[in-house]
Amino acid sequence: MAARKSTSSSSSSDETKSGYKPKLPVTKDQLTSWYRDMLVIRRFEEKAGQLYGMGLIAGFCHLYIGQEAVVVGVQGALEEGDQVITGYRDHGHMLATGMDPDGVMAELTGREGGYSRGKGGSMHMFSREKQFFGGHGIVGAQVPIGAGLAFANKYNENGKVCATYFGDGAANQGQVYEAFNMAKLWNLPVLFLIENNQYAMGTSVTRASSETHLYKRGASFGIPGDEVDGMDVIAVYEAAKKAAKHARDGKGPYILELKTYRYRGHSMSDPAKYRTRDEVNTYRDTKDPIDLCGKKLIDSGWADEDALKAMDKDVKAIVNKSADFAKESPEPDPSELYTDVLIEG
Ligand SMILES: Cc1ncc(C[n+]2csc(CCOP(=O)(O)OP(=O)(O)O)c2C)c(N)n1
Ligand SMILES: [Mg+2]
Repeated sequence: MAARKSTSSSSSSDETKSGYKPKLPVTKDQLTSWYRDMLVIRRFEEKAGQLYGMGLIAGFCHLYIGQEAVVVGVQGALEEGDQVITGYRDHGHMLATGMDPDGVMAELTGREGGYSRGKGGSMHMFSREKQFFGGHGIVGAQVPIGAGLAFANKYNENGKVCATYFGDGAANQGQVYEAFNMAKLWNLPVLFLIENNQYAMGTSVTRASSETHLYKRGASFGIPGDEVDGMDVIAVYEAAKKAAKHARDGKGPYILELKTYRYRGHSMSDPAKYRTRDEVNTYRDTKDPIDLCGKKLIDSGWADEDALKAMDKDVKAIVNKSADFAKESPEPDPSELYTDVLIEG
């Protein structure tokens, strides 16, 4: 596991001594399924990019390519019934919770078979069954909602935690700190997961943040935080496991700053002039989360190149099927324009 910085009292350091090959702290089944889950997100997002280019997806569409290890590593540390909430870069989060790629793709294309019956689109999908609470387009808005879900967990004494994801840009929103205060005041079981992909639209974190070590942002509220290599699915899993235990044990919120990188533009219309091609290529070539995980599987003797290729083939078939399902699903009938808009309590 990558060494990481921390504001919590217990820091872990398990650096590799030269010549010593550490045993991986996860099982073959875990690592294999995480590799596959990351691949599903990668291929799904590539397909969504294609469908967007073909005019089959309209409106906003924010791809998660490059960040897959974050959501897959965290999900591996969650338990059945824990909630997940995030912003608009949300397709990976939905797939990681086990939502059906068919329903997600159909929603992206505005079809009846989508999770919001074709009326929510990329940024507004939900699944009660999988405890996925969106999908929010207002930067930072999901953070107090995540704290609210955690409040409900505590009130109902159900032992669940809420994984609340937000970006480095969202970390500068005022409502985040109101939520931090209440979350610690009442020791709510919430994980504040900051996906630091280094950019908020075209603004780098160094241009926008006075303190760029975002894991320290809870210090004045008494919330511990760790910096994590968000390109390493095992490091993410271990950090999330520790944070989830903290929250589940009644000790309150925990912050993880997951250092990651998005390969594509902010949204589909972003020409990405604010960074160099070299910077992107360096991440792709040396830090890619799927390549790194595949290498670990091969180095540990748990898979070979052929097995990884076969997995990719299976995954592509699942994703192609989701695109076919989406294309075949009808658009919602105009009579549905005002249905599902408001549910009276
Ligand atoms: C309250 C609010 N302000 C501004 C915007 C416009 N906006 C959309 S995404 C975004 C950048 C957010 O970046 P970050 O939190 O780092 O998330 P990322 O896109 O990198 O995943 C901005 C400013 C918005 N949607 N909501
Ligand atoms: Mg960002």
